[in-house]
Amino acid sequence: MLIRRAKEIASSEITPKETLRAFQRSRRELLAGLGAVAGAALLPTEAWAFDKLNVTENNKYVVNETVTPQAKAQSYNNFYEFGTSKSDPAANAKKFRTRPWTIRVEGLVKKPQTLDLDAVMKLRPMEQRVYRFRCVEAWSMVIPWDGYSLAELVKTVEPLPSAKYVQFLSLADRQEMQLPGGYDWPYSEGLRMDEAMHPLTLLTFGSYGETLANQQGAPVRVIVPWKYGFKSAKSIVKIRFTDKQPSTTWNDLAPQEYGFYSNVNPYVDHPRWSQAHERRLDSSNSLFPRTIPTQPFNGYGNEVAGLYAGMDLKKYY
Ligand SMILES: Nc1nc2c(c(=O)[nH]1)N[C@H]1C(S)=C(S)[C@@H](COP(=O)(O)O)O[C@H]1N2
Ligand SMILES: [Mo]
Repeated sequence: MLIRRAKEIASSEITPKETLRAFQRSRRELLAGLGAVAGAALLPTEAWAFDKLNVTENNKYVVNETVTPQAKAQSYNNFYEFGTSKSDPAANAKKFRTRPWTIRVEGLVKKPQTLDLDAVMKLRPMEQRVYRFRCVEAWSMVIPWDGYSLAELVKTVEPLPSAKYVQFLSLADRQEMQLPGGYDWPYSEGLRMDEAMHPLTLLTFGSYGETLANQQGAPVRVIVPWKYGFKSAKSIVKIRFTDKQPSTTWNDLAPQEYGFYSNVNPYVDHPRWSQAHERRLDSSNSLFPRTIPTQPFNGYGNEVAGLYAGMDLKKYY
């Protein structure tokens, strides 16, 4: 890892958070004046990459399985805006600017508004939840994610009764991201309203008790632990409430491979590979990950199966 973590920095070097923020802000203004490329070379960029978060463990949401090392979770990523291989996001997102950051909330809500991320972070106390996370590519990790239920934010913007879906749009900025061809940027994902309001759906600002690494989708993403990883949109700038199922990046690209629902389901194979098993990436097996059976709804069936009662999950994959 090229990024220095907060814990690797001697305590004498640690600057209180607020001072760091002010410094980041003034640095950003300075950079804006200098031109970002020239400026970035003059100033250190790594020391404040991670802020400690004030989190309380949520004991209801703890997976008693070996946790994936933070270094793995932050070096083996899918974030196609920064490149399509697993190591691209960590390499290409180092200078990604995550402040100032706003989230535009629009569509079928009583109060469309633009929210400042720092205010959103303070809206509710942050919890740490240890979730299983499974990619559609049949690997999985166990990660402590930090945030609060997305429902808490949704309630404050008062969706109209006609709002049936929520769409998430990620940042698409050519100055900051590679944005490879062949994809329709911005990255778009969506959930049905009841899925978005489910307490497991986490508005996520951090992991392992620290702010998200850029490659993980800093400064804010969602985590939907019973669905394939691609439903968990990163670096979100817009949340839109709609009455129709929104178009989503992977469903648009290959609808026969990636459905809108994308619930983790060992009984419905991807057309090109089985979904019955997964490679668990954790510290016990970094070279030869063990293969374990995949659980329906990624093991969260007790909590979420009811959302899909009566639905044919082979059809609505
Ligand atoms: N904006 C955006 N969000 C995204 C992706 C992406 O390419 N762009 N990839 C998705 C996929 S396929 C997965 S598996 C997870 C990966 O999250 P991680 O890198 O934190 O493990 O992010 C999801 N969210
Ligand atoms: Mo994924």
